[in-house]
Amino acid sequence: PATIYLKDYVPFGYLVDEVHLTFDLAPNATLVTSRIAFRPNPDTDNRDFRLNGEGLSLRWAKIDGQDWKPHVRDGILSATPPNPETPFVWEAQVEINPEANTALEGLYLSNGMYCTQCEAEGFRKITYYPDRPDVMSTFTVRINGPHPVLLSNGNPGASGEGFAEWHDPWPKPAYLFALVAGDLVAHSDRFTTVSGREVDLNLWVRPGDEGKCAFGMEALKKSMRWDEEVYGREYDLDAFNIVAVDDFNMGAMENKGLNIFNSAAVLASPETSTDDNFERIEAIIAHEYFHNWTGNRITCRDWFQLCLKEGLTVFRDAQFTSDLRSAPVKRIRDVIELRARQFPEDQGPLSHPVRPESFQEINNFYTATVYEKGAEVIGMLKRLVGDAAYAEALDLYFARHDGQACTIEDWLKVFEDVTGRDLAQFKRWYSQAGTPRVKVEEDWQDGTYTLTLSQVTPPTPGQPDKLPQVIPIALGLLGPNGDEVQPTQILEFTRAQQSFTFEGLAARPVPSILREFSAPVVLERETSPAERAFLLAHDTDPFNRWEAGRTLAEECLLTMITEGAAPDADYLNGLLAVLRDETLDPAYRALMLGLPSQSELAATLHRRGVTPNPQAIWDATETLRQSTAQHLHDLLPRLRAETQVDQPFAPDAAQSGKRALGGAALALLTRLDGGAQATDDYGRADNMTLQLSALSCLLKAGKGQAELAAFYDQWRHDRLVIDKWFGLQVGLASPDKVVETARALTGHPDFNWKNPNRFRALFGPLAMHHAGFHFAGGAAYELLADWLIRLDPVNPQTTARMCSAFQTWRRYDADRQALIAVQLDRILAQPGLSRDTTEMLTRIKG
Ligand code: BAL
Ligand code: ZN
Repeated sequence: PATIYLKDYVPFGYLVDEVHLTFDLAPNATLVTSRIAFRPNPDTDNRDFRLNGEGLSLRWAKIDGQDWKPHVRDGILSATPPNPETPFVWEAQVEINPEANTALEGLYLSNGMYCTQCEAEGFRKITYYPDRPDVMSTFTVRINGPHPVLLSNGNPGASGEGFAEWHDPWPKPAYLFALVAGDLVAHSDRFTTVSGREVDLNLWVRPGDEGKCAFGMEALKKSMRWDEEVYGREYDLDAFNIVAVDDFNMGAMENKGLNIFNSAAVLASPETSTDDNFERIEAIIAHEYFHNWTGNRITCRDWFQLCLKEGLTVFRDAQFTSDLRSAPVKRIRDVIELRARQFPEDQGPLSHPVRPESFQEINNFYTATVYEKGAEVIGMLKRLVGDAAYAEALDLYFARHDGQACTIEDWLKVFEDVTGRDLAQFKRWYSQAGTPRVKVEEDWQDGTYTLTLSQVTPPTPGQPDKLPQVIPIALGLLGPNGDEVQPTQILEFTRAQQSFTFEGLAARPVPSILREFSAPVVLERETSPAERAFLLAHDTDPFNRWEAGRTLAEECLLTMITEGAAPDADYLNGLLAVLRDETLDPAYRALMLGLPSQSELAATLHRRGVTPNPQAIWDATETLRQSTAQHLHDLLPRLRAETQVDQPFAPDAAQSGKRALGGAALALLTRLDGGAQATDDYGRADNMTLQLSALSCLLKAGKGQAELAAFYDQWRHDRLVIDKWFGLQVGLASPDKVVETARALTGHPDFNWKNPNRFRALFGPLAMHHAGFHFAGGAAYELLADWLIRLDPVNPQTTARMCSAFQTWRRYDADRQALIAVQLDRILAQPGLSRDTTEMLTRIKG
């Protein structure tokens, strides 16, 4: 496959003023008639008229009303307009087959409903068009079809029996186009914007799902108000529609005025959704809504700039969640995610800059690096310039670039203009891949404390040598009694090695470094368990207090793994003290009870030159869990009593925090009582969080088969709950049983593998089960490879994403590497393997 480079960007030769589309819907022969007004682009002399199109059957084409026979090859239609220096109208009719579209890009059918997904390059499967984000136009759409609901972008126009028209007055790239047609029902509401615009809000779902809409609608209204209040961004159409669809490759899509959501990312009810589901749904609704300004009104010049909209929008949705819920809890959860998903990517063969410089298939770059590290980069920028300058820069960004397709250079320039800073070095965060490692050394002499930091970013594919980055280090100093002697300040760490001194201190301080996780780096600091325990007890920064406990747990586990040591008393006692402290938020205490993931432990061992043994990591984790249960034995009943919720169910921060801590306590208790309490809890559970928590405890203990069967019977009609049922069994199996459990489930009549949610529900937990996936013999590798081979011709995008299960393969021993290599080669040898999967596996192999 061809490689596309950022450096090769050239503007399109024409501007598009208007797009008119007519759809005559039919499952296997939909007609798309287009009328597009082009005029020469004054920014370029290049007048090549090349339109993208894939899988289209061209019926006819015209230029300025004259029949035209264009040349079509390899997905490109070329023609030479008779007068390229003057405006002209292109018209064409194509036939497409939505029913045969299993890749879920372009126009497809899901449960009889027509639906589109055009980002990144799906519009070219709908009609011939310059399918690139820097071509922006208004769209007018007419849909002809016998469906009760016919939707597209923008404001509704005329409609009647068998047709509906829509007009989107805001120029947009084709990737934001959307169409939906089906038998849907609406949960409706209204929103009045700050300047008085009345907006019709609709959440469209399949009949039967009406009861799962209220939460998403409230989240939407909160998002709309928040964006007005915090960013001064007002909604700009008369209608905002959200549609839930069952077959969807991603979480959701921000099409202008017509967001399309994976059902799992919008439908919610207390009986069927966990607290985590609710929080995620609220964040995704906000994310897609916030794209209306950061993504839609201001879009990307080309797909290399994807982080321009995604990093910023993830950052904004995290701010929203922090404001609505708990800021420390949100930050900790985000860092856990970053370490679980972005760090392995950044430190392995798939490592790429936040703004990549080349790709073969852009769908492979909707990554944790572009999204989550992209958001971290915005957070660092805000820390460096301060809140006021950040707000000013954003105002300037919206004022200067509204209606444009922009680059990272445009983004950084508004910050430079507002602050007068030179951001040339900061820009390396966008161009240099890899996670910087920061080493810390300390000196204490005559009342002066010196902190010496050094930074190294290891080589990554295509980038052997790295330059120092601008790393904002949030630092506080604590005195011996735990008082803060130096409140948080931001150290600007810009050189390979740099010292910072603090004078006039009465006693040697204990540093609290990288507060709030102020930069996405690996901090390497050798210090005693006693000092970590001190920070766990006293740090005034909630993130670093949690981090102290986390590092204590990690060092304890690593010593258990490498030296066969017993669990560390500093960790167990420190944990006990924190959990006893009822002034601390239950959600925060629940996070304190978490352990580093087994994959994370493997990464740390690998970084330290030790080949990780997945079974040994599993054993150590189990042993520490058991010791924790015993150590907290007396406290567990108290924690459970304290976390009882007496009010009616609400998926808010207060209640969900209690349920999280109660659930964590139940997991420990189950290790002591053999599942008696969990069995009782399961019988009484009246919401999905409690039901799933009790069932998980039982399955983890090797019990709960009766409850598992009852769970299936209770929920067999609910596809989203059955996804959980699949995932639970694989994720909670013991390492030696994971493959046989997963294999058996692939034969279950409900294993509808062409549905991406169902496929991921089974194979996601298989890949995430560290000891099970890497269990000796490599059966899990083979099983996953079998199914990737099967899925690839049907849905390349989902297949390619799942390939990342193999990205960490070079960490492991020679036997495991050899077993994985066989599977990678086997997949790569499949005739007709998709461009998506070929690119992923080629990169993974290195
Ligand atoms: N733009 C793809 C889905 C999302 O990031 O919102
Ligand atoms: Zn997004």
